[in-house]
Amino acid sequence: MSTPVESWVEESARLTKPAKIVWVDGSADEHARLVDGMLRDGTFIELNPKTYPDSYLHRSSPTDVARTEHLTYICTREKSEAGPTNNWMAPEQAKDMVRPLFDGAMAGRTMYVVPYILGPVASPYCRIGVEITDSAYVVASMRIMSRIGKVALDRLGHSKNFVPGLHSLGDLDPSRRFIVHFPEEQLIWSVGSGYGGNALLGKKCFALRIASWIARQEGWMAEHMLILGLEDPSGKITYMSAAFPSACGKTNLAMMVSGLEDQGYRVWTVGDDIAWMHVGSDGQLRAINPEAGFFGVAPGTNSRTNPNVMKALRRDTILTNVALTAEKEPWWEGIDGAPPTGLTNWRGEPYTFGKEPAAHPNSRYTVPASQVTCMSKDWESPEGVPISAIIFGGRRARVAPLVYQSRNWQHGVYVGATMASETTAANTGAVGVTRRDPMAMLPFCGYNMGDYFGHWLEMGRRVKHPPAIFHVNWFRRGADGRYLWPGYGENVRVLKWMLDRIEGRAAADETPIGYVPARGSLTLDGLNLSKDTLDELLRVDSTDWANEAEATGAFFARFGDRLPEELRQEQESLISRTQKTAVVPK
Ligand code: GTP
Ligand code: SPV
Ligand code: MN
Repeated sequence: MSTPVESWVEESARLTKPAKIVWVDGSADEHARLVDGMLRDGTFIELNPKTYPDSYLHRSSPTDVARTEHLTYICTREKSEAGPTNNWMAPEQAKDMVRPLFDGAMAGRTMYVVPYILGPVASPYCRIGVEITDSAYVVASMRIMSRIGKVALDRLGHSKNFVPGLHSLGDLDPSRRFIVHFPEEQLIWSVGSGYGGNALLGKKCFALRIASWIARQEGWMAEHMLILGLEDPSGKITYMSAAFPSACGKTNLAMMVSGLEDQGYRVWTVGDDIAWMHVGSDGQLRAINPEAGFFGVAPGTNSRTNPNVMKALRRDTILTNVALTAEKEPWWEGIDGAPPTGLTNWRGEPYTFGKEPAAHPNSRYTVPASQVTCMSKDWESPEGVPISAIIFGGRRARVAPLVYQSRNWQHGVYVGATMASETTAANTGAVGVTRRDPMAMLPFCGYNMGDYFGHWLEMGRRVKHPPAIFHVNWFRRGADGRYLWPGYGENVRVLKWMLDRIEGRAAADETPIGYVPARGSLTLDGLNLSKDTLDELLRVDSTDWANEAEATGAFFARFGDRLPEELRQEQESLISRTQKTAVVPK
């Protein structure tokens, strides 16, 4: 008799009609065979074997270079379960629409069956997924991003306790592309894209959208968050998690080389994109990283901004949609040095200076965590690391100060729920448009976001010592358009202020939105930041925030009676604090 996973594979093969089926075991031999095939068919281009051994460039279809939120659906029986911020289709309607795109989609192709584990193998919180895909690039990427093959299949055995994800490249035409989720049956279907979160189904589809649905039912949290440990001069490590929208600085914060290393402050990486957080047996909120690698934004990455990853990606790395030098080395905007002559752009054409960027703005590296030297010694701790602070943040040229602290958990949930950020190249669509992106989960919450806010409030009641909640903005600009804050490794100064707040050392001033650093409480020595710049970085403008409250009111109104009463109260409180009336949804 076949096991549940075998039955599902047989059923998927009847639909997609592959030429052959390969059960991926995750071995080195198998990987070498896959790489050979991809080098032969042009899916992979070998990088310089002397300077980037066992590393490859992949060029995706030029119309398939980022997640496509407008083609991503949450398919629940009731529309209200998906809520006002998700695209919705009824499950049967979605299947009837997408099934024909899978019909015969793998004809002449190999179907790979990729069993994978999300989370440390020894953790009671890890979960199993199985991705079926006709993309060898997806298999090679999943091998870096999660624990695949035999380890996962052995663990699964005859159980039906896995999340199936059916993926086909289809014909890569955006008009025949759909990323659909069926949370009620914990199933994912994705067709027509081979890129990132659209195609590596363990990442956003399972570890966030499906997992957030499961987490609400089971009383834990699946969040779009990095996890880091801040070491102080005594050697004590305090763990923090941070939710910033896509391409807003999670990887860079998680892997930073601290600007205060000579004062004894260091940062250790636990994760850079996704956190699963549970109430531990000790009553503390504990986080694990479901991933095993990094799928990071290349542009802007260099030996000053992220030296740790620059060292790590010197071998066994996949680069996607970056430019290629004449020496067969990867290149992107913001890497060390000017564009060399003989550069080939991400499309594979000779690069022309001043035309479009050489690397796609959402080009990425895929690198195993095991190659990153700043990984925390506890990054695979089965129980997870205890979280003392949660940080929200966005990309705001104006309005949001460098850092502020919420008054308590409930106020902190309001701060997360009202986050806004300028859009980036991580999604297709306009870049630089300010939108509400609560907890950086707008594209990733697998259910009604009003209920999600309620779940956050509930978690605060269940945790013994709820983490302190902060908000940061590394991206505030001056009148000349330049960033006011140096960012990257200097962000440790803000983390240190948070630590000092948690431990009752740092002073703060109360403002309508929460506590900002009192003058002198931020460690700024050696930065050369003028008093005016610091004033502007920390400024909380009442008129700006009254406007912000109004925009939030309109956003909250979309949730109707699914918006928790506590957030309505916080909204009224902000309005009265900014001394201006604004619309409060009733
Ligand atoms: P996803 O992988 O899409 O979820 O993105 P992410 O949140 O991990 O963002 P990442 O750290 O990759 O940063 C995205 C872009 O912002 C890169 O181009 C970085 O160079 C830039 N960036 C990151 N941190 C800072 C910072 O502190 N200051 C400034 N000015 N830019 C930053
Ligand atoms: C994001 O967009 O938040 C990412 C990249 O982390 S992707 O995996 O493509 O979703
Ligand atoms: Mn992300």
